[in-house]
Amino acid sequence: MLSKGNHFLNIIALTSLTSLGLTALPAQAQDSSTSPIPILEEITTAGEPASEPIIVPAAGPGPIISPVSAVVNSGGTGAGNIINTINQSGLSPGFISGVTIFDTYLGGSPLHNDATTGEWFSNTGTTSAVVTYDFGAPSIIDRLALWNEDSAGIGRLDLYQSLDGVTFIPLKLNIIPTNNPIGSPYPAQVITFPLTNARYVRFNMSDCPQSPSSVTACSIGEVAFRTPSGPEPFPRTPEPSTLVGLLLLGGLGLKQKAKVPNS
Ligand SMILES: [Ca+2]
Ligand SMILES: [Ca+2]
Repeated sequence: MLSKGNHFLNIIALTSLTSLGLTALPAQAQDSSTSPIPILEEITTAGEPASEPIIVPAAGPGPIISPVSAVVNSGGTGAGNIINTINQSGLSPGFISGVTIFDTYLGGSPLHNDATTGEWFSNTGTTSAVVTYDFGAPSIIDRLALWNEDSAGIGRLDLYQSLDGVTFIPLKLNIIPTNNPIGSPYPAQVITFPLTNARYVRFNMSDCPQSPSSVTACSIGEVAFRTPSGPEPFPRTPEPSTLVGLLLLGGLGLKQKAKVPNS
């Protein structure tokens, strides 16, 4: 948490965050026991409440969110629509994206049925595939729930993330998803990664299928993510130079209002 009386610590903490493109706080990101209710903080000047606060979403367990669209970059189009992996088809019970608390929902071990109507498979004969998920806007995420399809699945998964859909950087590599038994409803595997502000998450799938298999392909039942803050849209990150400048002014005892950017 920010100390209203220590502006230099505030500057250091927020500079680190904004350099990562984040608005949440690292200390909170490490604490999964914090309240699921977003905590809004006021960044103040000279220890006094700001009349127009910068909204800082609290880290910690928050809602589950589904990407709003998906593209098969390679290995497809395959069998079944890729939308089947983000529309809750085959899931029981379902959830409300942006509302249902991720940890509570996953704690109930929701299952995905083994009917192919709710799944996606890469082209028959392929052992790798690439799929890119899009949240529609930059989103702060720190968990993936993966329902790894039972009859083929993903042998190895490398996750990449991007804000612009052009430049992708590693998010988490060398994941070996759970091999779910063929022919039975299957649970989600929760995969953790560093708190990230991303619009796109790319699945690089390889070593498909898992053994034993009933088809040579990569396949997915469903994916969803955890966001540590409230429902979209998230407050956007202020420009680092602007924010640091405001805080420096505050440290000098000058009155200055901090604003939430509109973009
Ligand atoms: Ca599904
Ligand atoms: Ca399997």
